[in-house]
Amino acid sequence: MQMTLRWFGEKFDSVKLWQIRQIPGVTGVITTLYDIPAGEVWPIERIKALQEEVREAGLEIAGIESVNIHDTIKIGSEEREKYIDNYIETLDNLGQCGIKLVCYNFMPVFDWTRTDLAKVRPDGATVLAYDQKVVDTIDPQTFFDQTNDNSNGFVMPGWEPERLAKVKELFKAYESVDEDTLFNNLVYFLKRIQGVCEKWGIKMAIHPDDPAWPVFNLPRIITSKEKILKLMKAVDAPFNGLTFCAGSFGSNPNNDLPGIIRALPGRVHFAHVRNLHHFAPGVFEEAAHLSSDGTFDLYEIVRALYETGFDGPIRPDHGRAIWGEVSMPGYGLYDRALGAEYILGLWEALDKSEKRLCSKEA
Ligand SMILES: [Mn+2]
Repeated sequence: MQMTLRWFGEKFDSVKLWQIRQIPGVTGVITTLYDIPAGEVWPIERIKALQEEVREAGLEIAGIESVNIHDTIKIGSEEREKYIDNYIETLDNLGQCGIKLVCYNFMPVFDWTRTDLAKVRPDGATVLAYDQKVVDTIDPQTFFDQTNDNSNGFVMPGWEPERLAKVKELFKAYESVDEDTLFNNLVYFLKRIQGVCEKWGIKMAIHPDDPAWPVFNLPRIITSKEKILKLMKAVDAPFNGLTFCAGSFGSNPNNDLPGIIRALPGRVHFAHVRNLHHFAPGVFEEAAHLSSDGTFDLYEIVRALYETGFDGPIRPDHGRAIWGEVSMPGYGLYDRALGAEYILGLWEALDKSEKRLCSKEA
């Protein structure tokens, strides 16, 4: 296991690499070339420069989140071939630089969705929150505009203005795409990139849909244990794996989080560990990482990772805004640093208990 923090790059992130370096036990960042639009090739010089910048700060790039998938690939239109070729070239460039983990998602139009980016909690901290009733009464364009207006001036991942300025056109393009079509387009994409992934040992880690049900009547296909197992079987090779995201799968309280991890030994390549507080079906807010602050048992989640031999990067996920920090919503330094230390503490306790047990048995 390697503890990491997501970092959007010097130009886009309020958090600095030197600050990340000072979080005990964090040795890597999960990063991206945030300014390159989905579908374009990542030039190898840009990847190398980013790698150098991170290395100079005493850290390493533990993985990419994300190389985004162009809409034509999700829709399955003819132009997808060009964009898949571009994706393969990007993977080839990443492979040449020794970067071997790529997180991506296959959600149509919208990436993760929240209805409040700064819900105030009793202690004064603010968090991202979701209420299905709000989504049910708003049109997608208004929803997009509101989300962008409330992001403290930061561009949020998956909410790139140039793409989403055309929300109506995008919805039209997805009209004929149902769940089966979207799934088949994902399988097609994975089979096309399998060669370059296997050439470099690159692990593709799909991020589950957030929240884990259809939003604005758009299909969603990575929402439960059954659905991710279906994808693992459809392209049954180790490069095809999962980003286990506690908050995304856990948005649906019927999902058994440790059960999902245990069903996928060797196929969980990356983990986002965090907590949510559920109020009612379809109504939740994000919480501190600590088990007692939310609905999830973080000990059981980390134990499932530990016991299945998970050896990829973990990162704390969305944090609360605390101590007066202003950042991209969910991506401040302070609460994510607390989250990292908590997860590392759970891991150390599990590891030492295990070793003590083994030495007693010996
Ligand atoms: Mn996540």
